[in-house]
Amino acid sequence: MKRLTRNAGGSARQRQGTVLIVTIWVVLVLAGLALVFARSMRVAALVSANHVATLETECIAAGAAQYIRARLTSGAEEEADEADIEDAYKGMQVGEGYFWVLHSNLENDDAYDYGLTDEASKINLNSASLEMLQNLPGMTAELAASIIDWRDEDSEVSTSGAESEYYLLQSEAYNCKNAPLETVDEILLIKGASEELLYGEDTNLNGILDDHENDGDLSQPDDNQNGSLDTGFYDYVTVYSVEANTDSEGNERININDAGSRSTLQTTLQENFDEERALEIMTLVPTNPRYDNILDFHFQAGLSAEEFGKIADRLTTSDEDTLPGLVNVNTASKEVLMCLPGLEESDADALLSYRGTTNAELTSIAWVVNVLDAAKAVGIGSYITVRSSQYSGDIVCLSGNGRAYKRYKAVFDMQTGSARIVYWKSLTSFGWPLDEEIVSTLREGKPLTESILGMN
Ligand SMILES: [Ca+2]
Ligand SMILES: [Ca+2]
Ligand SMILES: [Ca+2]
Ligand SMILES: [Ca+2]
Repeated sequence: MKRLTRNAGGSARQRQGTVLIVTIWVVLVLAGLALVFARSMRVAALVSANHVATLETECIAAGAAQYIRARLTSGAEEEADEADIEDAYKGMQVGEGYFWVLHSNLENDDAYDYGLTDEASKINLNSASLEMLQNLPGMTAELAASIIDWRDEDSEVSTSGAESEYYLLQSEAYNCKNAPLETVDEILLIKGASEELLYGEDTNLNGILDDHENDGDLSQPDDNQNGSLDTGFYDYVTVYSVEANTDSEGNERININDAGSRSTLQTTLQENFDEERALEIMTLVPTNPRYDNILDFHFQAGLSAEEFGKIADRLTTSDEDTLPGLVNVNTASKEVLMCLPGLEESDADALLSYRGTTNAELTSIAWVVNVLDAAKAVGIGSYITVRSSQYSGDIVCLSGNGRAYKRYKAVFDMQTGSARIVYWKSLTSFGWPLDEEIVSTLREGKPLTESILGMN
């Protein structure tokens, strides 16, 4: 009995002990599960917060695109001066978040520049001559020739160029396009092209010399650490520029090489000058005219610069409805002006200085005859315009909590009078292009002050 009792008491204690151990285990497992659950909840909360921030940036981008379209269509863009542009495109608040429209400051690699980019201020990869392509900063003879072969219909290999037989031997074989480029990035498919040539040291495409772009091979890219941003030709090229071959009022132009338009030309001259002067000019117009371009007509017909200015926009030497790839001499950078056939640095400087004078009349290409001699003016006459119909923007969007950003390149076409989006591509993989302090301030939940926004 005694033993039994003892045994009974012992097994009761054993049971209690087992229950305690099991209870401890259950508690431990439950506590562990609670921790795992709490952690996964935290991760889920974080993931959904990031997801919301990402969606927010996408909404901001869509809003920014409509905002730009409205500005272009309403003419607000045309009337804006530099200060208006900065107000319109720098740290614009949308809900809690912000957007910027950034473009490269071609003159200064430590100051940001904002606003849209005029695509007609660039060299068009689809219509530029070999010489013009070769004149681009950082361009190689091999790539220039290969661009011509890439876009021309034939399969004859030009010197240093390449056609399908080259591309079909690559590890990922493809054919030569033999058609115009549809995007600027397409150039990376062409023989001799590389991101180094296209973007240079500016790997985050912000036009600024960032620390990692000036530390040699310490971090990507492998720059030359010379304290200045050695850019590629990305900012100087386009595939989008094209304009209607009509005058500023939308009327069909007079083709001065068409013998049939002789009487229309005479009427136009009579409308703008007196009868006698009009007839005098007409005696200098051959019955079968072969003018290189309208600047050629200006010199051969002996017009004064002032006379020519009155009628230049009415004239053309092309039968086509649209004129692709003309360079706007009113907005092109020095580097782009220097790409035009036969122009030297001093000519580009002279053009820049003339168009910068306050009373310069820049409403037609006639003004270049005040700056260039006849041979040079006629040499560039077929490649220039004073109009722009396409604009691009590098739209940078940031969520209100600084958790997410998105960056897009958009191209807007204004040929019909209202802005149409013709290109939209994410640039997010190129990285955050603005001051890191903007992001860190929002992440800390602090407001963006004017000084952080860089209101200089
Ligand atoms: Ca070809
Ligand atoms: Ca940079
Ligand atoms: Ca580097
Ligand atoms: Ca450098």
